[in-house]
Amino acid sequence: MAEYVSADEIREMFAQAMSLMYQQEVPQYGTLLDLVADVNIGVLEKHPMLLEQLTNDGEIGRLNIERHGAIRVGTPEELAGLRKIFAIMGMYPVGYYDLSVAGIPVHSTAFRPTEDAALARNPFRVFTSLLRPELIEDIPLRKQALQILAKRSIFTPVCRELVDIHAQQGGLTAPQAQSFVREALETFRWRQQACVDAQTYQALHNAHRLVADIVSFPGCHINHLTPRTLDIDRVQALMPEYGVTPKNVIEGPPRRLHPILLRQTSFRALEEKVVFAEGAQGAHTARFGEIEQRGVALTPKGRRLYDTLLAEAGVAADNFAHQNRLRNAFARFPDDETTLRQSGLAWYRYRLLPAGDANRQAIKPDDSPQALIERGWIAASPVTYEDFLPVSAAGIFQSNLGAETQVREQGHASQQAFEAALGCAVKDPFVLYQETENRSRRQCGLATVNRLT
Ligand code: OOG
Ligand code: NI
Repeated sequence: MAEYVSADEIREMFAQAMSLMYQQEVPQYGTLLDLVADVNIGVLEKHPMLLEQLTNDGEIGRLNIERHGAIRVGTPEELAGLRKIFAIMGMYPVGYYDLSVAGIPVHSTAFRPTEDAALARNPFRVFTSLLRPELIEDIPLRKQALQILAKRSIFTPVCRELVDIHAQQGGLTAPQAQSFVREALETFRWRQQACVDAQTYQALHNAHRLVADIVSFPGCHINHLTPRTLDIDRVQALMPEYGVTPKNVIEGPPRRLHPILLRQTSFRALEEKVVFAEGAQGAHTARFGEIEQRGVALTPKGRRLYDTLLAEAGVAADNFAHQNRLRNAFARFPDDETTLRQSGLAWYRYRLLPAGDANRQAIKPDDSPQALIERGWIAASPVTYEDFLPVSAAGIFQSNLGAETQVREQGHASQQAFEAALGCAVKDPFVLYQETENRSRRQCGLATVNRLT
């Protein structure tokens, strides 16, 4: 029997290949990677405890690897094709994001690993958006966009073939996996040859810049990649020194002792040369670089508090003022682990310590984890947030669409339509986090919880 390459390994190969390709395509992205690496080293030098912790967790070797990328597709068939490709890499659709509330004519999911071991190996995810043509108001233009999209094929024939082979065999051999990664990458490659003429591009662009980005090209180019930083405030502050222009504000929660959810910032998209169908030259701005810093995943209760405080804080024009507002609003969000855990605001993973293991029979399901922690029998560690935030995502989209973006008539969230296009249901991130916590509770002999309401 042939040996098949694991999905985790294929995902890792793909993420690496994509990173190399993107550094060549967007040189500023390479600069961002250098900056992030410099800042990470600086943080580790100042905090030897953190260095030790990351080394113990096996994190240190993959600190500077990308955590996510993003693409935008035009049709249900394209989305369903991506679902199959990502499944081969052990990435499944998690969560539904309605961006129409921010005037952006797409809805999205994130393809990502869902199991603890796969996430630990390589958490690479792809935020994937599907155009909602019904939000193009000009009906003849909408029809034209759909006709253009119907003509293109974003996957290479060899890629399609390998997807079928994978389905028949139940896996890919090493040479097949290499070929699969190479061919799948073609879908994400930048192509300067547009498949529309300059006039059509302009009409699509006038409808919405994102519509032009999704419809005008023969592929669905990766639009950013995102490494992880240990100090996002520092990276934001240093970007200009490295010759890259950051977006105005860092998205997400403020800086805290115990980070929650996800903080993100990006540099502005660069202008790239395009050749239109009739041969005219032009430019297109869509592709950028982003960084992220992740904290603990919140329960629905914690998330409601986050959403409330975020809305209360509002948005300021510059980052300094914005972070101040956030800090004031988030004074009401507990910032010590015991409270976060005991009031059910965030998810934790429990594990038996040697003393607990020796006394396993003495642990009763209804024992309070806090008491066992204080006795030195078990330990708790935060479950990292692996998903995205709709308000932050809207901010990232907007910053790269330019100031002229109009907020227009909004569509309604349509998870059903999205799932029909995808060909399956998206997983509920809260269910996944709860399963992680409950698995760890069971391993300690503790009762499980239900915090899904
Ligand atoms: C996706 C923007 C959302 C994030 O990190 O929130 C995103 C896009 O611009 O296509 O990537
Ligand atoms: Ni992103």
